[in-house]
Amino acid sequence: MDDALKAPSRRAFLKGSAAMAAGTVAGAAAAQTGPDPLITDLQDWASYTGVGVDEVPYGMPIEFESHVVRRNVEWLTASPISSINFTPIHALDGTITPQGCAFERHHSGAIELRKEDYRLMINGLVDTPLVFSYDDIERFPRENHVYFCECAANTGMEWAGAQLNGVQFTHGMIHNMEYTGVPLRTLLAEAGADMSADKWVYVEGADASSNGRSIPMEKALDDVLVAFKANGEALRMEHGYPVRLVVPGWEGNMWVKWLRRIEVVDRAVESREETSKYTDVYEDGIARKWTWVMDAKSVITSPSPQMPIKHGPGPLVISGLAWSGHGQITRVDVSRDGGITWETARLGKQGDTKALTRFYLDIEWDGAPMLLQSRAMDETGYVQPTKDQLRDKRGENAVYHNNCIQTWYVNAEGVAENVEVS
Ligand SMILES: Nc1nc2c(c(=O)[nH]1)N[C@H]1C(S)=C(S)[C@@H](COP(=O)(O)O)O[C@H]1N2
Ligand SMILES: [Mo]
Repeated sequence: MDDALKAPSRRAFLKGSAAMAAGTVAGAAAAQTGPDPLITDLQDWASYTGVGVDEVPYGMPIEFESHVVRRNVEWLTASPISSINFTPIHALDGTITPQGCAFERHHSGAIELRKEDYRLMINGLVDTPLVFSYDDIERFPRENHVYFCECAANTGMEWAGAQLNGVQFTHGMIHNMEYTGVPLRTLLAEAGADMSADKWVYVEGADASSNGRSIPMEKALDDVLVAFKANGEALRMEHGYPVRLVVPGWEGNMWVKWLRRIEVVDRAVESREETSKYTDVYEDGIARKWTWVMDAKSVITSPSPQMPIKHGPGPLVISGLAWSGHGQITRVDVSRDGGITWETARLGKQGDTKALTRFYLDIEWDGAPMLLQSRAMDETGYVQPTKDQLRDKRGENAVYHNNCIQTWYVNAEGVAENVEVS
């Protein structure tokens, strides 16, 4: 490995602070080449009145933030109707994903379904088959929880090598929202469902794809929500308006949108989405199925290829996201030398269970290139694996459930690139 990429010694740190002082001076000089906004004419924004309170009934981000948007990768799928776009996680902070830029994944396009036309049926092994209207669902006691939703295919393009140059594309099939909804167990009880441990629920959506999935009864009774609000407001069309299923910690495919039916069944249905898709094919052709839980994972969102360092040596905030479908994130380590040495990051807030956790490492950057990595640990003691550890187990045929440690190479100019270390 390049000497410059070794962990910075104490001497390097001291050198770094000298360089930082120089950097500050250079920065100040650069700022003075343009007109000083403080000594020219009164600025526009102080000379004229602004926008009235009657002009923006529902606010959108200011135009200067118009780059913070979902993006898709055209070659990834044959049609945008059955496709995916990516959350701009590089440009967000904190943990909550605004609905307007939260990734979308649909198999047959997002549908427009009015609350008045909405119905949810519970049938199968129940005493009384029931059909709920939207208003009926709002009359059951509800709860609020923040959870991440990650598509099992997140990072799926990276198995064979570093491919997509941006954390939005490598890790952006994820969002994290505060959901308001009724526990699924409440609705199952209302219908007098057979809740014995060997039973399943088969859940499907009202869109053409229906996206049917089987969920074991134990999970259905645990923390699954029939949700109708996200981040305080109605679900957006693209996230399943008016009602979607929230299946905490489990792969996004099971989070059925436009939820229309819950059938209590005595065995898994083995639908398309849980056989030909969302199974993991090993090197020998054998497929691993029922891989529901999203294992612990983390990634540095800044600096990253879409978020170069914009300043010289000196204080640098390294930040990222960590999450685990098994519960809370307990610790995140960051490496600047490709995994040789590690420092423990600071958690923005002690992790909620099955929700995104923000982490920070505040450093004095010495201006030398870095191989940045992050490594998450969860409450079960599980440690996020390296890419090679994952490939040893699952080969390179796999698509789903790639939770490997990601590496960004950051050069002396602060430009970052998606790379692999071994
Ligand atoms: N009805 C229905 N539900 C669906 C899908 C779909 O195509 N139709 N896609 C699934 C997949 S694969 C994922 S990853 C999540 C994505 O949820 P989002 O679009 O809110 O991000 O929804 C799931 N629920
Ligand atoms: Mo998905």
